[in-house]
Amino acid sequence: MKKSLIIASSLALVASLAACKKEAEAPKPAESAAANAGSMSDMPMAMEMKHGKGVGTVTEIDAAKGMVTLDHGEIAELQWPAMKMGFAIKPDLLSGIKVGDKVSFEIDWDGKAGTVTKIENASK
Ligand SMILES: [Cu+2]
Repeated sequence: MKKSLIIASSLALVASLAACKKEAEAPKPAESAAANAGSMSDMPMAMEMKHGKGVGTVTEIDAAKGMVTLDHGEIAELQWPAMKMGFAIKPDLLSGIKVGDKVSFEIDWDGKAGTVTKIENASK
């Protein structure tokens, strides 16, 4: 009896949190109706992991935070133009990489942030 009550109330909490989040993201009723009707494939900006490859120059390394900033060229897979931006990176991938190096790299992009999954010094 008590257990099912707890489950029911925690479900209600999850449901209300989800509703709250949805409202914050899509304040206009018309927009949220359209979003609910559409499938994931209609929304390329949804949290879908994408993979890209590029070349660039290392402009900053923060090994403690696990961050690398790359001045990179176009990344066709992600339809990105050339730009300078920061990526998360596992510190062990940074061994042998220093600021100013030309690198070829691969990244995972979740729609908000990128993580370098592979990086190679291309200036040697
Ligand atoms: Cu970029």
